[in-house]
Amino acid sequence: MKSLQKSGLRQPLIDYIRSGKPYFGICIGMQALFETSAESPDDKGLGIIPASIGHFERTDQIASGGRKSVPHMGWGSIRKAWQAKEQELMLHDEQYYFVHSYRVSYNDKDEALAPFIHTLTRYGSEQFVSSVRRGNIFGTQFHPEKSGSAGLDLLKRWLEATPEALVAKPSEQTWAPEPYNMPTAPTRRIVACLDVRSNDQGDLVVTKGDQYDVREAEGAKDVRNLGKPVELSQRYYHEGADEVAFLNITSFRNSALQDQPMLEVVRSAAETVFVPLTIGGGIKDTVDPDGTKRSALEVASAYFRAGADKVSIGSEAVIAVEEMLQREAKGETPLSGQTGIETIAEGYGSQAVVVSIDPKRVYVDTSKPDWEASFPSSHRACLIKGDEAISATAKNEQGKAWWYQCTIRGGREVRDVDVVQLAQGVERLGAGEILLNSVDRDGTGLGFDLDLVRLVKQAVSIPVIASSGAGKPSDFTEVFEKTNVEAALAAGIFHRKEVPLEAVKEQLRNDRLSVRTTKLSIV
Ligand code: 1PR
Repeated sequence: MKSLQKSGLRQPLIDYIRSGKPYFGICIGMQALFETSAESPDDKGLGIIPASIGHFERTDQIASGGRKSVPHMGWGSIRKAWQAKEQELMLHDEQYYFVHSYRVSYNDKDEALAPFIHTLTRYGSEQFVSSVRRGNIFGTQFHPEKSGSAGLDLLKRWLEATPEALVAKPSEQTWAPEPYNMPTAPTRRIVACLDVRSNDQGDLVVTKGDQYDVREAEGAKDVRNLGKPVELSQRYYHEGADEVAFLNITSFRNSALQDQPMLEVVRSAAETVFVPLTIGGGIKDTVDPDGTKRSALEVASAYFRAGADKVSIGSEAVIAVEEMLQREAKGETPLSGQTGIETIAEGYGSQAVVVSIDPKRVYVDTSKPDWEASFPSSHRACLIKGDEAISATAKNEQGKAWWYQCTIRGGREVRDVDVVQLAQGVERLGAGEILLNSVDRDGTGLGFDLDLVRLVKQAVSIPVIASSGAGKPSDFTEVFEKTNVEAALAAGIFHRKEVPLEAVKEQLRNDRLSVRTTKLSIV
């Protein structure tokens, strides 16, 4: 709204909508129709719909017992608010991709808002407006362009509808009855991850390491080549991946920002892959070969313009949290407002900033009786005792104890900050999601490190993606049931076709965990 106001477009847009011509707003395009928003209280909305936008409550629980994470991120169901014929034109009973922290809360006393409500969705104990429709106005809180075939169908219906249908005045309609069993949380997301780097011949390939070592053990020790990034992302989209992540695991240091090979990968993938795309690796302040300085925000902007939905920050997040803790220890203001996490979250919203963490287990010497008393208090929140561990390998961990130390530069350099300090620190800086890897479990197929995942999940109130170690479909059930994470990621088992994505979803469905139902895409 600030930007529309500045460029003199606010009033023309209001005039356009008031003239009765079709309007379709997506996410903030829907929120702009309202009067004000807690996201930016000093900026007026378009004021077409007489209601205001607030922030999701963080305090309530979802049905599975976990704390409700904000942003609300994932595939949610909708229910129609009204029973009326023409209302059926736009939305079908499918799951759509949501990603937002602010919402239009539904309140059955609000008679001015009710005629605009097209559908409602539930998150925890809150019901919010997931789409609006009245006359020429249509708006969705979710992203049809990222909702696979369900979203593409919706866009197609809108584009092919007759002008009369698009501006239809509501006829007789009755409020739809409250449904039973409306899901209280989005479905569990399955993320396919592609680690991308250039091989020794200079080709961009998808690779996969064992504990971050991506070279073959034998022969010339080439970089493992598991396929081409764009082709593989298309395959995973068609197989039902709920998201695709590309991690640029070595920075292409000699390219100017605009010539980054990963930008082309994202651009091509975004043309045919209609689920959220995350891009990580090298999202930081950089300098082009000609000396031009590029801020992390500029680098991220280039990826967003190319089609990325989220950027993932690794090494720089560790540095940012270390510096924040140092400032705090000196009694200074902890947040500088200058870090990549802060500037990107300010510009694009928290939901667009993922932090990728690469922790390693550090075992503690438990042979002395007073080992616990001498364990550093700064890392106490991160200490796991083997006797209480829940990981599949826990039986071998009796009597042991360990904590999780963060690393940078792809696991090459360990830092003093622990995984709890890092997770809580990046949440304070404004990150909207955590991608939690494990250097120890990566590529092992031993299952997720459940102790690590549970530790981090309990430490933050933003969504967490569990990563590293998936070996079989039941590993996904286990990580969802025992840690309550929102999403789980795998790489090796999908690349090597050992476990098809659909087998993972089938297993989750059989284990009564909700997953997105996919059908073949229409494009
Ligand atoms: O530090 O901001 O430039 O980001 C670099 C990014 O590259 C980070 O997200 C970091 O995790 C990633 N990265 C760096 N080196 C490697 C490597 O493998 N040598 N890959 C690397 C991280 C971990 C996951 C992997 C899961 C699942 N790979 O991405 O996909 O462990 O694997 P599995 O299912 O096969 O077990 P920056």
